[in-house]
This record gives sequence, C-alpha cells and structure tokens, in this order.
Amino acid sequence: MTTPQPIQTIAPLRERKAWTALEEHAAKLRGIHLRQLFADDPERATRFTLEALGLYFDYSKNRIDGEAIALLLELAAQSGLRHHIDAMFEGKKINVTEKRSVLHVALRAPKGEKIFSDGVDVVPEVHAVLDKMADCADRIRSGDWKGHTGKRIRNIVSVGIGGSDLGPVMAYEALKYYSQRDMTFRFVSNVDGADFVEATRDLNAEETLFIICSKTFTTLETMTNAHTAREWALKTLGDEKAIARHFIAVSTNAAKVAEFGIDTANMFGFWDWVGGRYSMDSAIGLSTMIAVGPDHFREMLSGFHAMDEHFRATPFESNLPVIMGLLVVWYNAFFDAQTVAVLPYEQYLKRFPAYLQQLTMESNGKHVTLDGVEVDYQTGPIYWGEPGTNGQHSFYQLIHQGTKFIPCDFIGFVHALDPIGNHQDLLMANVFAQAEALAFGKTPEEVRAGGTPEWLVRHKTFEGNRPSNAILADRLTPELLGKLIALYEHSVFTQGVIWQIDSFDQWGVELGKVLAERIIPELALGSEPALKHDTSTNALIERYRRGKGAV
Ligand code: G6Q
Repeated sequence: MTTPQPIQTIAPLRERKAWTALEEHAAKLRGIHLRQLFADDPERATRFTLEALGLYFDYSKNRIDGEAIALLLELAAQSGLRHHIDAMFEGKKINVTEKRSVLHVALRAPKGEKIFSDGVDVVPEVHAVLDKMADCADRIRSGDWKGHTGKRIRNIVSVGIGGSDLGPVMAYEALKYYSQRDMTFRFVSNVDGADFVEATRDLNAEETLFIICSKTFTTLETMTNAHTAREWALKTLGDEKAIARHFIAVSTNAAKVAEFGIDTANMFGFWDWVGGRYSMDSAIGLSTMIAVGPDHFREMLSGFHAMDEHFRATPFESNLPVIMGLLVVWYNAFFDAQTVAVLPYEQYLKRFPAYLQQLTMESNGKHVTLDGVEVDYQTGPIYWGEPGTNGQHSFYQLIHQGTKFIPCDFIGFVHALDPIGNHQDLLMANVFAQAEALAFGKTPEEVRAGGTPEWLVRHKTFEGNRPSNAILADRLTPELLGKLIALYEHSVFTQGVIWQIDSFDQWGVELGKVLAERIIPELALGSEPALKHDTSTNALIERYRRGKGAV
C-alpha cells in the first residue's frame, strides 16, 4: 500500500517565516494591557469588527494589534490555507490517513452546483436523499405514516452516538422553537441502559418510531441500543412485520442494515466523504427535519452554505472563520491558552458547547503532522462552555480571577425567540458586561475608590486583560444556526491547516474500543477467564466480578 501524501508540502510550522515574527511580536504584546490597546487606538472596535452574513463579529477585545493580525494572515498564506480550502471544495483526499475526500460542504450545496469526489458529481445524490428525507418527514408530521396498529407516529427516538448523535441533539434543542410541538423527540446514545430506559419509559410503542443512526452500523453502543429498541417495540407490537413501520436506518452500510432486519426501503444513505462529526446535515439529521419540517431544514442548509461560500471566497482579512481560527492558534501558541470557553447567551443553544467539543477536539486533538512527524507545538485546545447567564454563577470566577488564561467566545442575539418583559435586555446586558469586565477589569485604585478596606483590595481587584470574541446576530433562526456551526467547522479547518494535522480522522478513539471488546467476555460470570492485563486492571475486573457475583 502506498503511503498517502499531504496535498501540499509545507515547511514545518516553526520554520515558516511568519511564525518566528509572530513569536517575537507576541512577546511584545504579552506585556501590553487591553486597556492600553484601546486607549491607543480610538478606532480599535471598528478596526477589529467584521460584519458578514448577519453576524457581527467583534474581536477587538483580543490581545492583538494590526501587526499581529497581519502576521497571522501571513502565516495562513505560508501554511497553504488557500490551497487547502480549494482542495477541500474540489473533493481532494485531504483526509490523508483515511484516504478520503472531506465534503460536508456538498451536503448543503444548492441543486445544480457541481462538487466531485472520485470523478462523480455528488450534489445530485445529496439532493435525492434530501428529497427522500423530506417525503418521509412530511408523511410523519402529517400523520400519514401510521404505526403497525394504525396509530399515528407521535414519538421519534433517534439512536446513535458521537457524530451520529451530538448534531441531532444539539439541533433539536437549538431549533425547538420551530419544532412540531405535538410530537416528542428523544435521543439515546449511551450504552448505559438508563439512557434507553429513561428515553422510552413513558412512550407507547404503537406511536414510536426509532431512527437508528450509524454510519458503519457496527458501533457497539448504537447496535446494543438498536437491539434493545427492537425488543422493546416487539414486546408491545408482537409482530416482526411491525419493524418496517417503526424502524428507519441512516447508514452507509446497507448490508448491515438489512441484516438487522430494517427494510432498506426505510434506509437513508450517506457517504464515506462525510465525517461523523460533520454529518448533522446529511440524513443523520432526519430527526431534525421531522422536528422542524423540511423547509426549516433547508433554511438551515442554506445558512451552512452561505458560510461555506464566505469561507471559500472572502479574502482572509475579512473572513470570519479564518480570523477566528487564527486567534485560536495565536493564544494556543503564544499565550499558553489550554482552552476556549464557548458561552452562548441563548438557552436554546444549551447543547452547542457539547456539540463543539466533539467537532473541535476530535478534529484537532492530534499529535503528529500529516507526514507522521511528532509536533513540537501545541495543537487543538479544549473547548467547553455553558449558556449564560448560568455559567456566571458557577465557573466565571475562575475566568475572571483564576490563574488560567481562557479566551472566550460570547454568542448573543438582539431578539429573543420568546420575548417576555425585559428578559432579553437583562440577558444581553450580562454578555456585554462580562466581556467588558474580562477585558478591562478593575484596578486596585478603582477598588479603593469604592471605599474597600485595604486588606480586601487585592481580593476585589480584577486584573482584566482577558480576551474574548463577541458574536452578535439578530435572532436564532435555522439559517443562523447553519451559519454558526459552519463558522466553527471552518475555524477548526483553519487551525488544522496551520498545524498541518489531519482534522478529519479520529484514530484516538480506537484503542479503548478494542480493549473493551477484549474485556466484555471477561466480565461474564461463570466463564471467568484468567486475566492478563496490568495488575490495576486485573484487580478492578476482579472486584467488579466479586460485586456482581454477590448480587
Ligand atoms: C465522528 C466520529 C464518531 C462517530 C461515532 C458513531 O467524527 O467518527 O463520533 O460518529 O463513533 O459512529 P457510527 O455512525 O459509525 O455509529
């Protein structure tokens, strides 16, 4: 087998000219407070704000100046970012270690656009599946699709894990406002039986449709839950024939779907050029489409597409995902930032940080370059977060006054979807206040001026100089959600190109899976084979066996 090659030979990161210049410049900027940067430049807020596609992106409260941005843009150029973007859109096999094209952008390409993988225009296939999904969603939403006993389907249970779950869960929550409220949507991912039991305990099997989402149709958790779902359904429905009306599969593996007993007429396909964590706008999003309807789903896709086009065609200096990605590289490399906090001030986005964790960390948590060389710099940061204002009453203390350096992304909206009284003003006042407090802090003099006794002054001082981006949009629509997700997808892409890593593989999840397969039979009572692990693992397994035997 030939060794796959990176699509372009790029100098190692530390040898790129802009990198050395950035190192020197960052050393200077590390000594300058944001208060100073704002005082020196009255135009700063406008200079470092971009507005595109209905997103107002203020990155002025970052520890940067014009030169830092210019150098970061040079770094992007020296890293071949333009070439890599084109390569992705052209269907080149930029997922080098899996020898695959990376074409989630094709999932949201409008009819008529041409995007090729292995010489085949994939856009018509994408639209054929979308049309089939729309037909299915309409039949379910209208009550036309009946269960085995003739009852209307009222409950959708989507079964999947990782990339086949996090997107649908997040999108359902994010777009709940637009969802069909006389239907119930549940999601089962964990192999912990509690997940399945809690998701189904109050559902009537006659009115329940399971969507089994698995690209491979071999994933342990999903297949275990799918079999449990089948038993659960058959307990009430009695008849194997019922499966056809109560189970749908979303997969690339037709043979396994048929083997499971789902009619392949009830199967929605996708393709190996769609990575799991980039699949929520493929058929994996069927539950989303049923919840919000095909029109809203298509609006979401058009939002994704608008951001794809922006990323592909906008000069880097005004390109939202490029700037956002470069800022992550900047802090990661030169400010020792280990994490990025994503703080949506929008309750409907409560699962957005969890979704981003996979998107960002599975993509860029890599330790070797595309050539297989160990990196000598930091790669993907830890992404985490919670909606505001809740987070303010738990972990913001550490962001404001702790010893860690944590760049934040604040996300807020001008209009609430559910306007009540002055809630939205209260919510948004907090976004603006938090970003202001982080950047400018409160000096000891200011604390003293408020009459604070000297012994308390240090405690009440806010050093400030803590960076954030603010992303402000009109309101959370399906289209806006698409733009927001694609913004982060392409930011991740930008980071990966600079670091020269494969953002589209995930070998790091393999070892644990293999070891678990080995341990599963060792936990069965009765056979109890001799254990050949390390002493700690042996002892844990033995203790588990003893506990299990005792019960
Ligand atoms: C995502 C990963 C991973 C994957 C799950 C589920 O990019 O590949 O999270 O989505 O392991 O895999 P299946 O869809 O094959 O069940």
